[in-house]
Amino acid sequence: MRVTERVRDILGYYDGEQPGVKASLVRLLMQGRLAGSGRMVILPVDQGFEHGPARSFAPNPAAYDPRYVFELAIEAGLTALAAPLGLLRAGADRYAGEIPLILKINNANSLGTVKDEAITATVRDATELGCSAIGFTIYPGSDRQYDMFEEIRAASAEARAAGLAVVIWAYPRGGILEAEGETALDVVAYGAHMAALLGAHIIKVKPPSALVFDPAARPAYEKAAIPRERLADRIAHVVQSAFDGRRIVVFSGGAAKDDAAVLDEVRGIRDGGGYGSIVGRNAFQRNRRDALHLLEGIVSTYLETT
Ligand code: FBP
Repeated sequence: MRVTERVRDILGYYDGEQPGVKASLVRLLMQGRLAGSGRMVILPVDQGFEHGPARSFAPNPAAYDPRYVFELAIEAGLTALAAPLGLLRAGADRYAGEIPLILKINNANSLGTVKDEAITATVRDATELGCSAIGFTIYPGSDRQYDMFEEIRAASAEARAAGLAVVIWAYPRGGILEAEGETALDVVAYGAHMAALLGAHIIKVKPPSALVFDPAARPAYEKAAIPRERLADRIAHVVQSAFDGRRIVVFSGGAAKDDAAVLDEVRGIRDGGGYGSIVGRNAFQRNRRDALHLLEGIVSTYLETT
């Protein structure tokens, strides 16, 4: 298999990186329906941990079975499946090599009040499962943020030595941020930039709103007249904040919404130069047929410009 010119260009953004890590990035970028396009669609299934089983799987009970989400990702021709240890262990053997895996090595639940996550898996677990990457959430703004930064520094050094890519979920929360601040444009861009500085190969953020939350940042936005009316403009700003687009930035899907709303958002991500989507609830909370239909729509939307 030869990598496409677009994928070769993207690999060039990671000059000096371990060949093993680049091979893992190639595995992700040359997988499924989007292979070679430079775009990605990842299925994340850690919501059972984050939100609880009923909130996650009751809308489509088939998804309680880990084998279901493996098959959904494979059948839809997605880039990868991202999940905590237990879920990946429940399918990594049966589906070995069929879909790249991203082991989410830290997790939180919705029962506690501290904005923090526990380390729930190791790089060794990831290599044993045949993963292409580890995934790690940081909460910029939280009182525990500096510990999280130190944790990912250590895990990322280990992952790189093992030839694994590092995916950082940059989810600002806690600290001075109220709910609306978590998805504000300046805050999301700041989170993406910090993830790049922490050494992420792939960065995952939420699609930003038009709000500039931090009063200290407002003059910079106004002076530079950074456009923020259209989603595509906001996506472009976040991507620019991740080393001028020289890091892969993907955007999360959020709570379940109708197909038209999901596809509209995907068009905004695509037009703003985002590298793709990481869509969980909007995929596994639909029945299999509807999920495959929507995922095909998402993939085709990304392929329209490539
Ligand atoms: P969704 O597409 O379901 O939003 O999944 C993306 C994701 O990042 C999951 O990995 C994670 O569990 C979830 O969002 C967290 O969502 P929230 O911040 O709303 O709790």
